[in-house]
Amino acid sequence: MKRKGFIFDLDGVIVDTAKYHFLAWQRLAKQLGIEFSEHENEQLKGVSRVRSLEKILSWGNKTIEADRFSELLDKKNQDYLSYISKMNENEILPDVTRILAHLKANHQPIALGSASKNARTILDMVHLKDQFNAIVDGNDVSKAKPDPEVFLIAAKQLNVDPEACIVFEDSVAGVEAANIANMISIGIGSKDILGHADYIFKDFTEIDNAFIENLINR
Ligand code: B16
Ligand code: MG
Repeated sequence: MKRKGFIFDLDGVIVDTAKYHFLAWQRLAKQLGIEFSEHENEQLKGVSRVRSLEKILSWGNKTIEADRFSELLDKKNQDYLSYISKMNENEILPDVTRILAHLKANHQPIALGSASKNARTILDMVHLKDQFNAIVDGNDVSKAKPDPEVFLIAAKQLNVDPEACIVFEDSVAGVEAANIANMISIGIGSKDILGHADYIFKDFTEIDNAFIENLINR
């Protein structure tokens, strides 16, 4: 059996924390008097916390002092943490557990490749931390997606060549990062948004075990 590297994004792939990011950013944008809808939120998926606030401020044509910027980042994160502190394994997205178990049964290395600095906390909350052979998150990288750094570090930690890695991603920036890294990109979400992925599925219920085996043996 071949040995590939399977890299999972977190938010929007393993758990739907995008809804909590949305609520926290929306609250903050409202306080700043900046319009913030699902459309804007889509553009923040996979984007780092700092970059997200920069984008929101630019949409509202606002500039603020550095101190206030850090204060707002902290506020957003406190708000977000209050949502995720209530998470449990019921929030793992459908069939994620089946796919992870199937990979494990086939002795495939598994990594997390997330932009979130809260990734480890979230994996703890949903009791999935032990499923990963490597965890690379927002604390480990200096360059945000679409830079491929997060996935390249994950490949290295798994001891697998980038060309032998498969990335599951829900964000435009993340699919782009996987493509730049020469990895197979699997978009989880809508075809309209993730058209540049090698494969696109609505969610993991559409991915059968045979598809995973084909990825392993290709
Ligand atoms: P944090 P992912 C990303 O996670 C989210 O998609 C993005 O919306 C968020 O701003 C980013 O993490 C940073 O998260 O504020 O928790 O550090 O999709 O790469 O798993
Ligand atoms: Mg994501």
